[in-house]
Amino acid sequence: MSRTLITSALPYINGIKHLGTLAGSMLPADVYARFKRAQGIETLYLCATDEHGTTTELAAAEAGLDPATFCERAHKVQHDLGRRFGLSWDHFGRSSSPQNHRLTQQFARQLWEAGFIEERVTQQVYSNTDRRFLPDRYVIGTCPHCGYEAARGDQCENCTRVLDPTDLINPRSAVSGSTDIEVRSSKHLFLRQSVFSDKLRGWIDAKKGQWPLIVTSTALKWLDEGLQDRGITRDVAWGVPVNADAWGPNPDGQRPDVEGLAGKVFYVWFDAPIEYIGVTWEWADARAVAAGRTAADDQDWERWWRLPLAADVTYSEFMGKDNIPFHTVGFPTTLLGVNEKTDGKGVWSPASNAPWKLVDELKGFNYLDYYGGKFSTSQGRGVFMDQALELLPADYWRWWITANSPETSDATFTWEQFQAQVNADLADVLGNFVNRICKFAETRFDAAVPAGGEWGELERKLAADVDAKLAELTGFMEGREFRKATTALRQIWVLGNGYLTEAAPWTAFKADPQRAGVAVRVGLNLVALFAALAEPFIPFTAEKIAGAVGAPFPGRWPAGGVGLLDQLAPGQAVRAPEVLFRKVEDAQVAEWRERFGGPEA
Ligand code: B3M
Ligand code: ZN
Repeated sequence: MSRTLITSALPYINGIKHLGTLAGSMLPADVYARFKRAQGIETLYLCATDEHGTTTELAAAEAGLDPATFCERAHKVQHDLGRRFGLSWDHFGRSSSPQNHRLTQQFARQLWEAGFIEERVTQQVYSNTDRRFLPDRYVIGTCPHCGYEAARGDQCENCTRVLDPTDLINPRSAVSGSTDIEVRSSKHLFLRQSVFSDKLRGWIDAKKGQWPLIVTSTALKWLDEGLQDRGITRDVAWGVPVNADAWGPNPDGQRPDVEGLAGKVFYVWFDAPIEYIGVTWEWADARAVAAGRTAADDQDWERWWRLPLAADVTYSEFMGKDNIPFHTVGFPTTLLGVNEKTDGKGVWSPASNAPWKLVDELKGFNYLDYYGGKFSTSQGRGVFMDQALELLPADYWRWWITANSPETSDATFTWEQFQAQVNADLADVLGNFVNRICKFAETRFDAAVPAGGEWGELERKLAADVDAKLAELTGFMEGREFRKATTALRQIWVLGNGYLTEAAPWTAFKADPQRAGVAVRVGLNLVALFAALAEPFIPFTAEKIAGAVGAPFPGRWPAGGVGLLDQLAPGQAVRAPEVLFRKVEDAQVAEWRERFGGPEA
């Protein structure tokens, strides 16, 4: 039996995430993880805060804290919010963990020793006012590609192109706003990505048709533009130290210039993906400690990552489109560089160590925005995770976001559409069904699943229809097409409602109680089925639904076929849950539009 490893892009530590971030990474990864577990597959879903980089230093400075203290606090906040959103992480780690420090330094050393890292003297932006180098987001200016005026030194948010701080037109310091900046030389390490171009292209080409188009086309666009070697160190204090004095010679027999590299740290995009492995190690260590050991054995976590131990693992990554280049080019280069060696003439051979797994399934998302514009922390525009939970329970958000997942194109959040959809799907279709049938069983059938009576034509047709839709739904889940999956699930709910309307146990009850009993039994079995199928999407409600009819929770994902609507034992107690979903009122929509910004904002 195969295993499934799932990671979602690691949220930056610098602030609470908005619904758009949730939509493109953590939530779909959670839906998938819950589905896989329900199928009985050994699943590991891991995530962590991405804690290094200039963004963190800037946010910590703004909060008046040192980066370490800032990260510790912010990690707790994000962890707590994730749990309250029902994100079923097996572990939520930290890219600043000792495990990630060790792995990052070890990978860099191996890449150096294999000849894939080079020292170069580079020109860096230096602020005379701030008396420091200004890497990455420390510089703001105009994007040379699209003209966006608030582009950051590492990447343009508008056109997603990766930038170098010296590319920016009209640069200014993000620390002080000062334009008194100059260019100075500084020694840095470069990962020779260009050596891997052909290898990466071959790998991506083989994924065409299997991965979403946006993923393969973004990766190929990068490769077509010519892969640049990438600076992987920075002149900042917060991060994984380079630690070059521990390195051996490279193939040319050179040792790194330790002095020129002293005090530097790795670039956040070098160490952050390595944290996918780091968090697996953190998870294993936490389990070992819980079991009374001091630390995990290497095998405990390497069995998810290194071949041949991990040969039965399918590894799935989830991320927004701006992260695709780093996961199709950056991180794979690191792993390939550790796994393989080259004679320099294009002939590759395996390195001596056990190879690390590359991603098998890469799911990339477009953006979810807010009334057609960006979510913005500074302008208080849009809804953030903490605010969302203040307004409504997590399942409302989970359902709407998944049903509008920006899978094939960008999607937009509006309060009006949110209200219409959650009211219709959750309150009218699902909530009503469960309450109606459970209440009726309570009052007319002694609060138990009725026994006796045979299925008729109506039940056989329902079972066939539900079975067919279930096959569709399962197919969408396997293919990680979550938006379509919610449509199929809604259609199953609608089938249930249609059945109850036709079978009408409430009218049949007087003349033919046995016939009514059959309909109620089938209706209650639908309730149990709905709980199992809804669990990946709306786990909190699914648990209440399962509890109403004594179904196991979390249940198994049904295989379909005979017995699908015959799971509950006659006589099983039934207890109607309290109202599952209250409707979102017009007055609330008006208030929230006012508070968070509407179309005019
Ligand atoms: N921290 C997420 C972002 O761009 C970034 C992902 C890292 S995944 C290794 O919002
Ligand atoms: Zn741009």
